[in-house]
Amino acid sequence: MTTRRGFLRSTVFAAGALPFINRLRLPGFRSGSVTKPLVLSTWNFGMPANKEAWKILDAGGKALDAVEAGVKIPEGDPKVTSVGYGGLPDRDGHVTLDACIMDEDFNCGSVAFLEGIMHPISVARLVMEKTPHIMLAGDGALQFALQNGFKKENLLTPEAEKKWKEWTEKNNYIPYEKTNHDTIGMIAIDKAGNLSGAVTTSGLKYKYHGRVGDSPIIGAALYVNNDAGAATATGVGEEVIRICGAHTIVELMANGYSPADACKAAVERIIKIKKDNIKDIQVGFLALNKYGEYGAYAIQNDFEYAVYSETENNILKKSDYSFR
Ligand code: SD4
Repeated sequence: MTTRRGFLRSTVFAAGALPFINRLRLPGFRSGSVTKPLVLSTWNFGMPANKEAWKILDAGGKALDAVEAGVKIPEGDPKVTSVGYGGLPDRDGHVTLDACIMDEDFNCGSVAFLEGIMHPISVARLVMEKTPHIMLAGDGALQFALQNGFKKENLLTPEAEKKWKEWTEKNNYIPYEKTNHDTIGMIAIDKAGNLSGAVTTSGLKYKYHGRVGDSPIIGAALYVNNDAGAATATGVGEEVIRICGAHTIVELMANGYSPADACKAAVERIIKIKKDNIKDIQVGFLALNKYGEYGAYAIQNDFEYAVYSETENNILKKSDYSFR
């Protein structure tokens, strides 16, 4: 009987399509060992976040614990103006937070439009672990957090408030401004070979009050299928939601795409949809497969991501030859 894999193999060879193999890494062709543990995260604040996650991964801990601990670093850093404390507010001056988390067993939790909580990722994890639901939003999410011991805090720093006040004088909402993004999305594989991911953000600055982006939406900014891989997103959330970005990438990896090619294919879908309007939009995707292979792709060249494993602790830019 011809198995699907066998059929694909013979078809690929029969077509003489060797270059194709580079793009479609069929599971049966892989000979290398799994690279693990390993953690990846978006942007340069991914460096300190990865370092924190690495402590857990290196000690043999779970990827789920690592990604939660990792993304808490920018959440608590007032100098990071796009995540958690110190995040730039919406047009009405509210810092509103979106976050989600997903483990190797399709368990997931998220919070959207949450105010006043320093670590929304930990609330998202509690939604996953302590409720029959996946997503809590707004006041309900806040109430749930307070009932579970979280403290309400003012997350609007004087610096962020000053920038917002300056903005109100111009009142020119530019959603696709190139500096208008920087969510942390983190994905990791642990020593046991399990994948998990976490995403957290204060979202696009000066957005409409009540606007929710891609970051708390499972399948948009984050998806994990332990049999295939994990993917995460950063950038203009509306464009990521429109193509179910992270889920699309994981499905492509399940069908043999390398992580970088899967990210590129997702970016190409956005480019095709937005056509001439693409020049001011940034979306970056990051993916990791079950073998510990990773890659990324973005619309604009300013995207960068951080990788940490036993052998590397780097920032990779789109201009790097290897934008793996
Ligand atoms: C959002 N994706 O709310 C987020 C924005 C962001 O890097 O900062 N991405 O749409």
